[in-house]
Parts: sequence; C-alpha cells; structure tokens
Amino acid sequence: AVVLLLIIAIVLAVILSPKDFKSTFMQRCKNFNGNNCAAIWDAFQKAYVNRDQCDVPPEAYDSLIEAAPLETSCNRMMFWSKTKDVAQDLAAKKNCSTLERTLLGSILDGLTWCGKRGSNETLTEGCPKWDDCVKNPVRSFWNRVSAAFGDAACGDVTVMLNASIPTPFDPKSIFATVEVKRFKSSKVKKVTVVLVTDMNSVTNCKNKSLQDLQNMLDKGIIYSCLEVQKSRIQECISDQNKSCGSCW
Ligand code: AVW
Repeated sequence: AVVLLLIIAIVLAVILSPKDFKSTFMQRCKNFNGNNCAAIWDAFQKAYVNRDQCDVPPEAYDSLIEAAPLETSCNRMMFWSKTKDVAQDLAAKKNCSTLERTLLGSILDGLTWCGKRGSNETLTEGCPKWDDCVKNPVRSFWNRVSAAFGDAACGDVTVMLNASIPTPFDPKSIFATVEVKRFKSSKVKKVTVVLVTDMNSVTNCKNKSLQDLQNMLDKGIIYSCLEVQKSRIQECISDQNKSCGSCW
C-alpha cells in the first residue's frame, strides 16, 4: 500500500507540477504588483515551449523583457557574484535594487523550467542543469535579464564580491561575462566593489581578478574597492544606526 501511495504521489506531482509552476509564477507576479501578469506569462512561456531543451538562446526572452521592462533606480543598483544571500539581505534592508528584486527576477528566482518538442507544456523536472548545455531555458533567461539589468546600470553602482575564493571577479560569472560589459560611462559614474571578508578570506582588494575588473570598465567610470568584514555587513543589515554605505 505504501509503495502504491508513493507511486500515486509521484504521478500526481509530475502531472501537477506544470500547473504549480504557473500558479507560482502568477502568484509572485501579483505579489510584485505586476498588472499584466497574464501577458507576462504568455511572453515568458513562448520563449521555451515546444523547443529543444538545449536550444533556447537568450534572445528568446526579448519579448518577455519588452512585456515586463526592468524598473531600477540610479545609485541604488547592486550587483553580486558568489555573495547571493548577503547581497539579497542587504538590498532588502537598504532598499537597493538587485536583479532578484525586480519583477522578472523576483518571479523566477530559484525556479527551474523547460519545455519539450511537440508539446506546449512547461516542465519542472528533467530539465537541463546549469552546466549541461549553454542554451538551456533557465541559464538563457538569467543571461538575458542580466543583460537588461546591466544596461540599466546608472549612477553609483555597488558590487558585492567574495574574498573567500581566489578569484572574486570570476571571468565565467554572469557579472563578468554579461553585466560589467554593459556599464556605460555616459550613465555609470562609479563602481564600488564591496569585497566581503571573513576568517576564511584568501584575498583582498589587490586581487589580480579585481585588476581585470577595473581594466574592463569604460574609461571615465571611477573604480573603488572596499574590504568589509562580513560581521560588519551583518550589522549594517540588523542595525539602523550603524554607519554603512548607501547599498551596504
Ligand atoms: P554566481 P554571477 N551551476 O554567484 O555573477 C549552477 O557565480 O554568475 O554569480 N548554477 C549556477 C552556475 C553553475 N555553474 N553558475 C551560476 N549559477 C546560478 C545576475 C546559480 O543560481 C545578478 F544581477 C547561482 O546562485 C548578479 O549581479 C547564480 O547563478 C549576477 O548576475 C549566481 O552565480 C550574479 O551572477
């Protein structure tokens, strides 16, 4: 009986998961005050349904971005790499804008989806993993929205990087491959790296990869790097009166 129940549960989960995905999508969209969530869903799923799971390019999401443009505000944009949790906590506290706090980012954060040829379904199981193929629906989505987020960068921007790894500015990261390249000196005044340090730190602001970051910036964009202890960042998150930066 237990085995039978288990089988029924699995079958139900598989049948229901696409619907679950859509309801999660719609719920998150409405929670964000998205007004045309039905149109956004439509544009979203057109990107990957009925397509090979490894043949969805970033451009497939162009019409989604058109349907739901990213809203951001100058001087409050925060980028991150290998610091997701602390960056999100800080952004929430300081009311700064990470991609995950925009409409599309907040809807799809943490979700997995794909389609398959000959079907109009959205699947959530058996989808390619991040590194299985480059043009998978999830990876292409994050690449495409990150491009839009990088394009929107303006004023003073903050980037949280991690000093516990040898290469805080990872050349393979989305931040390096997609976002930084789109910072324009006509719009972005300054890039401040907040390099989060702790007991396990293996590097500092003199890191070679940070030199690469600096060299990659358009001439005219000011660069600065601050080493900030994780415990201090945690105080910035929990204590109103602590003196911290505008987005850290
Ligand atoms: P990240 P990014 N396998 O911390 O600069 C599975 O490196 O890339 O930061 N998942 C992966 C992989 C992988 N090899 N690589 C990346 N991911 C996923 C958009 C995973 O979910 C924002 F605006 C991981 O947590 C930031 O400025 C996430 O991508 C920037 O791009 C971040 O990887 C962060 O991307």
